[in-house]
Amino acid sequence: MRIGITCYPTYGGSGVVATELGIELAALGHEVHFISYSQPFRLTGRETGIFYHEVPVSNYPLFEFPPYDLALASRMAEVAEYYHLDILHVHYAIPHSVSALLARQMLAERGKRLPFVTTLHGTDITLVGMDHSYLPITRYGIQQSDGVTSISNYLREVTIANFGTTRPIEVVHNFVNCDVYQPIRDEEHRAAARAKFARPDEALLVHLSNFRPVKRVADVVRAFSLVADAMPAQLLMIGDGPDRSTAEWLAHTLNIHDRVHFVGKQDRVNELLPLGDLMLMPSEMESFGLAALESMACQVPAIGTWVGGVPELIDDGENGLLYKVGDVDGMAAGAIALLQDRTRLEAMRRAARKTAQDRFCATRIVPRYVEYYERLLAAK
Ligand code: GMT
Repeated sequence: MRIGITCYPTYGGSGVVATELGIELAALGHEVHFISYSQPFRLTGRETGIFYHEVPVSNYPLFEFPPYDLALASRMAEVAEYYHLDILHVHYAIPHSVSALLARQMLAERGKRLPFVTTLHGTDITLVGMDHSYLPITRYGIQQSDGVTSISNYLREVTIANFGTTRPIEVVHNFVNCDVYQPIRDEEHRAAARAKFARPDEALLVHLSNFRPVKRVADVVRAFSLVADAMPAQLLMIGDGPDRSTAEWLAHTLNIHDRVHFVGKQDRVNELLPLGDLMLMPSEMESFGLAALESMACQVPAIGTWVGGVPELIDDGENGLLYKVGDVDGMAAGAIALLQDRTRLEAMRRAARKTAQDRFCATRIVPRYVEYYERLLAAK
């Protein structure tokens, strides 16, 4: 198949999923064309079977707001025609589904067919989509899509409840490549890499996000501070975003800054995550929690919150721990108890990896997208 993919190419879960999907589809022999304003950050540009088409947005003096969604629609239609795309898959409803709808209409006028799939990721529904200025157009984009998928049951239900959409929504959970995200088996290699952040007798906690308010990075630092009061420990903060300076300030205020490592945005998080003992994801909302899945695949269980689709991934007490949003004391106590009980921690680490392998591996999930495309293409 020739598949077009549009996503937000910068750091963010939906762009990660879209990019990883493109990589997996290309590995299965499909031809994948990314259409976006910049190359998705997890692509090198050298992958076989993957092509990238930039969307140029001209900024005329008359435009106070350059119309990216229109430029995107034009480029989608061009790429679909020139490269004979069979289907277009857009990630994040706004504005991508509406641009795809326009592209489909432009091509239909010329007798060409371009069905499109919209994958809902989270804030496109729960935050941006609920903003009254975007709600009607988001709803219309979903209704007009040839196919709609969501990355959790939770998100599917929220979409139907809040938007009253009638277009069937297929749940295809997020996935991880379990060969790329895996524990470091060579103990010597792991110890050497881990030594950059923690001594062998210290626990290493990790956090990975885009440091937006919804991630509650201050809770990560506060919970870690309580852990560090109880035992020798270090914290690895991966990512960057608006709340990084708040987290840094808090680390200084709590006088733990010498034990908190802010490493910023990283391209190969699969090399850092397996160094941790536990991951902290105290988010206010996660429609899935891809960062926790990536961590679990590396055999690092996550301490998360009872929100959104997280319980579809984390089975409290089995492959991770769940707490109420803001329950920093509970999270810290849970982490301390686990870190002090190595047998239980080991069992949980194995369970986390097993969940990723058995339920969320790319080899299991990606074929579901392929089947879905085939079903849509076969439909009249
Ligand atoms: O919150 C983010 O990190 C970005 C956001 C996005 O849409 O790019 O993430 C959403 O999509 C991810 C991938 O499907 C999910 O794993 C995240 O849970 C979801 N974030 C929220 O719902 C807040």
